[in-house]
Amino acid sequence: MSTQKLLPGILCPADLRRLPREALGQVAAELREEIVERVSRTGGHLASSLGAVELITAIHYVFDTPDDRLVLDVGHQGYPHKMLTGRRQDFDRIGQLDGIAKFLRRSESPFDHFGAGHAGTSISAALGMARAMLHQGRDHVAIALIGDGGMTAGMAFEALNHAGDLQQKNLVVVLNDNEMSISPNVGALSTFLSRKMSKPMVRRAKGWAKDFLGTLPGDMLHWAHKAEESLKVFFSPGLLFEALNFRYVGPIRGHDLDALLETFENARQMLRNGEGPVLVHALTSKGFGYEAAQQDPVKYHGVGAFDRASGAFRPSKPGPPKYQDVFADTLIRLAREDERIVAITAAMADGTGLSRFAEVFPDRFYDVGIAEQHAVTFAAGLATEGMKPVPAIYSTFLQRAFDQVVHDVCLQNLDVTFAIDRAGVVGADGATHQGFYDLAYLRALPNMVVMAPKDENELARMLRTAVEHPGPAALRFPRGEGVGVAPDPEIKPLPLGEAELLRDGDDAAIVAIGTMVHPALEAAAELAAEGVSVAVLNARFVKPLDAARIARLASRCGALLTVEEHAGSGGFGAAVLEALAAAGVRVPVRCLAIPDCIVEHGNPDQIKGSLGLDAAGIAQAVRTLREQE
Ligand SMILES: Cc1ncc(C[n+]2csc(CCOP(=O)(O)OP(=O)(O)O)c2C)c(N)n1
Repeated sequence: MSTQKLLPGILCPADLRRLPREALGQVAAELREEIVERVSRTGGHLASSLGAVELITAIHYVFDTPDDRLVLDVGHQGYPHKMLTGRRQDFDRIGQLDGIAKFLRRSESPFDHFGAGHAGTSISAALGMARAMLHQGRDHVAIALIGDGGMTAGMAFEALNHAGDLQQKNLVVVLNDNEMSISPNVGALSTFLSRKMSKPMVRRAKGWAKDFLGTLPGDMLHWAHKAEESLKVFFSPGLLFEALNFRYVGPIRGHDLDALLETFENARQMLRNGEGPVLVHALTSKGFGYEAAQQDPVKYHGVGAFDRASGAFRPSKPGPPKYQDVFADTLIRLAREDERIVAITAAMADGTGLSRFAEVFPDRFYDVGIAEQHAVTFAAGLATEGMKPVPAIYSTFLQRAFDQVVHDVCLQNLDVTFAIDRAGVVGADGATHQGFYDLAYLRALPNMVVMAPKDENELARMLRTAVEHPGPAALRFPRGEGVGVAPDPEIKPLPLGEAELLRDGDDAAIVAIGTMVHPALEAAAELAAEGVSVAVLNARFVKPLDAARIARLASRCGALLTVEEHAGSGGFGAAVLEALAAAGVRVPVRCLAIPDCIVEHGNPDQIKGSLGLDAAGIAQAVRTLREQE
């Protein structure tokens, strides 16, 4: 290995392609070194990016990027891609306000052909690009790089099915198979792809075939050889992809640059020969090359800052429990009382806290893979038979399953409890992960109950309310820690649709929902010091809304402010406006909410502050509102 560093001289893949093949090992080593070093300081997606270093390097080396389009699924493994495409120096501010994103955005680089953050989109997008190239007479190819986790998303199969049907000649799908999603991957496909299962089976099958061949005379041997071939295919993971009209290549060693270069060159040649689409199946290890991450890829999937030498994380400051843990612990308590309760996650067992539930009730826990749509309809099916399913899905990922919520749950008025985590501003994960739209898309639905707790105690009470409610009900709660209230010994359900007056006042009213209730109380205290008396109502329910109470309060106080950590269009404030209009209440009203724009990554408190969604912003909004009276 040369002592001179190569990465500083690589500002784009064309620079990489000027290097001799023998230099690529050093490039990969430097990439890995730099990813560990940078992420140990800033936090980010570590294990997935380490596992994809050789794959991404080899793809950029063999294919003519950016004219050939590389599309990364999710984008969380894309740090080597960002480093090879001119963004090495920007890593110090990854996920921070005005810094580069942790995922992919078209606006960030001409090498990011498709924005991503949600799984399962890469093959569809790459197929669209490949098709466009044909329409426009461009002689280039599209390459989708997708993990075995991403491959559990239904959309990935929809795209494979379509690409196979089109016999798309300029498309390569690279399956980065490390047997991991965030947690160990699940599902029959995962088992099918798994070398652990297939290798001994193939070996045994080959052994039988050989013994059998030895007993055959003359021309029967020719047919028998063919049979041996089919047997190999039958026992190889390629069967599935070949059946979908893909040429299957693999499995290959995904950290062996020689093997990768040769395979991608062959794949490119196959496309030139008109033999596409091609699927390359590469076996990799998540966290490869950094011992701590390789040993525990779940822990090092997405990390905060850590000590590079030991792999140890900074001890977290003792604080209130996280909402996700309060949710999971409450569900465990409720499940002890009611054996109809089952919990469902779509590949987010740790993130939703449900891994705790799985430990206590392994038989009543389902990880369905990255399959939010299936998770919801599976829950609907369980509910038709009298079970009480609780799918826990992040707000941003539930967007995927909108029609399943409408068609399969709400129209049939089925007893499904939606625990919607990461609702509101998420911080470093950025625009693709913000949970801004759930109130709007849920409150429009018949039969649906929609709630948001002001603190962790109310979360527990809402969960009981939702589970006991005989129809569909949703509760949305934020990322991170609760506010630190002492836990109620008993979890009492809430009266459906009843708001809670937390502070009375005469000059104006604030009606807040969820995370905005406590800042609203602080704002009211600040205004009281200025001699302005402000009432604060905790709405608790977005649907059914406590409309009569809100109308009375608005009429009495003469001015009303709604506050929510959610998009203004169609959200909680919009529901209040509809209710006031219906009641014929005419007072000045303002709705404080996320504006109709894309909110990028950054520190959540900073973002909320900049949008006026904190005590100071709420107080200011009340002052402005009173000026309109
Ligand atoms: C629709 C959707 N659901 C859930 C997630 C959360 N998520 C991010 S990465 C990931 C695992 C991806 O696994 P895989 O594709 O195998 O990549 P690896 O990290 O193993 O390289 C999950 C579940 C997501 N990004 N999108």
